[in-house]
Amino acid sequence: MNLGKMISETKITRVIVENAVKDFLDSLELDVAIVGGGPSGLVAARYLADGKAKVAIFERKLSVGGGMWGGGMLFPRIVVEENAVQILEEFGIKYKKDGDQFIANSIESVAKLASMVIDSGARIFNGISVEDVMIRRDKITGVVVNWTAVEIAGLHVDPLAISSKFVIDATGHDAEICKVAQKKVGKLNTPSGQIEGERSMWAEKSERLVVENTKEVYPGLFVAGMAANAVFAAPRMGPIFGGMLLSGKRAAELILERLI
Ligand code: 48H
Repeated sequence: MNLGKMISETKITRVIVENAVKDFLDSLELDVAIVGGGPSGLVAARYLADGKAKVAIFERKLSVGGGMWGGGMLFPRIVVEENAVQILEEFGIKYKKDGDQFIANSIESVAKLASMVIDSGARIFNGISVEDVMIRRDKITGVVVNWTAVEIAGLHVDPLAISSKFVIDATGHDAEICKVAQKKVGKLNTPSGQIEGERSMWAEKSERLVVENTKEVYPGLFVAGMAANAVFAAPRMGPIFGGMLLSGKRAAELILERLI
């Protein structure tokens, strides 16, 4: 019997840890750290990686996809406006026209977004929460991370740090990274200097504004997706996702211009 070919639990352990740690170590210095793997973060990651940026997503949960899985009230469909259909096509997501709406399956949408992100070379680290930012000379220079399991258990375990030229807050309704940044730096680049808070549902206005609100809110910190509307007092939009996709693409374009 060739013992070397037998399945060995310790060999399994070694290859898993060595390979995963290699990826983590190779991501200590990034061009862009994206916080949150919802639709806006996923789209931003793919276009940044396509533009040759070194990029990673840090996602608190086990799964990426954020609020997209559940479609509208758990009916697994999302609506997208015509101006975002091209992004569906670029990710290979099937859609159909129903009246003047474009509609896609929410589960297929998440699966294909994630698959294309991985193929683009962007890394996804799941089960990791960003709890703080690094700041040097009035610029955000990275993120401070810890295992989500540590966060949930409420253990006092010190975090680790990832440096990045840019950070994207794609954390959704809570705009968590903008909140932590504002606490540390005092004022963000918003009309009041504060996080203005999300307004009630108004899909048409919200879909337009989320793209306009995708911008740098402090040197080195961009905001995208629902977080952008939460920061700039714009309404929510319900299960229409074109704005999320367009916002992610816009964040990538704005940052790529700066990385040149
Ligand atoms: C690591 C974190 C942290 C953290 C949060 O909510 P999301 O899907 O975000 P968007 O902006 O890409 O998409 C918003 C959309 O899903 C939505 O909610 C819409 C359209 N709502 C309209 C309406 O009217 O309600 O994803 C954010 C992701 C999630 O996966 C979080 O787990 C993750 O970010 N996250 N990851 N560190 N500190 N905070």
